[in-house]
Amino acid sequence: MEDSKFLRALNLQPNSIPPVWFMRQAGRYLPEYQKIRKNYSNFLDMCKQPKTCAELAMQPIERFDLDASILFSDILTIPDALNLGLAFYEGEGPKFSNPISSPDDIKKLIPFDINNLGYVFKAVEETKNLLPNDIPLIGFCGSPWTLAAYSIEGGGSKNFNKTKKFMREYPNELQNFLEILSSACFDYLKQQVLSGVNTLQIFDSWADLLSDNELERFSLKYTRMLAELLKKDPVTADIPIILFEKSPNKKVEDLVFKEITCVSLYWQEDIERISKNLIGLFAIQGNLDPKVLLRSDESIWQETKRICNVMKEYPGFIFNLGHGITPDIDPNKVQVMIDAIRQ
Ligand code: 1CP
Repeated sequence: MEDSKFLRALNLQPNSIPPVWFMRQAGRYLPEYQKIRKNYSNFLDMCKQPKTCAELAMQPIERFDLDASILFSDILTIPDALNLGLAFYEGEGPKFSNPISSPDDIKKLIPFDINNLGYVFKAVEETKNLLPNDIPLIGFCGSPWTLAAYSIEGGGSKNFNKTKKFMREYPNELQNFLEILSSACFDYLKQQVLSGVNTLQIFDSWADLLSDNELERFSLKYTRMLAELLKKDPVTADIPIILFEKSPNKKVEDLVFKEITCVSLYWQEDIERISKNLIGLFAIQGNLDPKVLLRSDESIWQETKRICNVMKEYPGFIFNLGHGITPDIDPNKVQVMIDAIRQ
């Protein structure tokens, strides 16, 4: 692992060529993924097959020779383990058959038990068996807030109106739920580390639903609680933590905190300004707009080079997309981006 460019960057050490991996690197844009995916009608059933997860995590590593691998799973495994009844059917997003519709549903929740997620920890072990020694494995979870939003809404949504209504009517009960989720996330990430992951990423994908005050009260408070628990436990204390906040109503410089190692920038964030303010303090991951990968090779090359040039002198830069890659992107375009980074 000493030769990992990715871990060097997380330690704020310089790299002549930045390490690269990207969010949702294993997924629907890859024909080799589609080939396996079509054997399962419910995506979650595929996530419950550890050997298949390991094979899927390896696909982008083999195709693009990336510098880090991410566990193949989903953030919604925790609400599933709380018996909210998750399924992902063809062409639809996630759906919960028992969402959190009232404060009573929070009171009636079964205690979180990591033994219900044994398939995830087996997937970590299987993936570690396949990965080359110098390629770290990233484990992850959703932020407590993002998991609460899906659990209350009952699935994906454009504006999460049910969740916002719940937040206004029952703020204290929501906070109880966020505490349950923070503790579940901690147990879950700790067990991922015990199973072999080298780094952790927390996805606060729905931070943009919240105003500045709400972000502090319902999201950051619990993400910090989770990070503090991780830093206090001897098993996880030395594991780097990457935080992804999707377009928060707050400057990134004002939301980072000392327990995290790296901030993963959404594509709308100004990497040049932020890098000037965070240099020497945090590693930065980001942040090419995934939609750039739908443009000409020349345009991909230019935008990729622009980011690399801005970050050339930044110790602790990891090239990534500014959000997950989408299914409409041609893998050959990803190769253009990688060639631009490495040339
Ligand atoms: O039908 C399919 O093939 C399922 C597509 C898919 C995949 C490949 C889903 C459903 N999840 C995943 C894997 C996944 N999800 C990974 C591991 C793979 C990798 O990165 O290589 C990771 C890290 C996630 C994380 C995840 N899931 C996030 C956070 C990142 C982000 O994009 O903001 C979120 C919000 C989810 C929820 C989710 N899972 C799947 C979908 C389609 C969604 C989004 C639903 C929505 O629209 O709200």
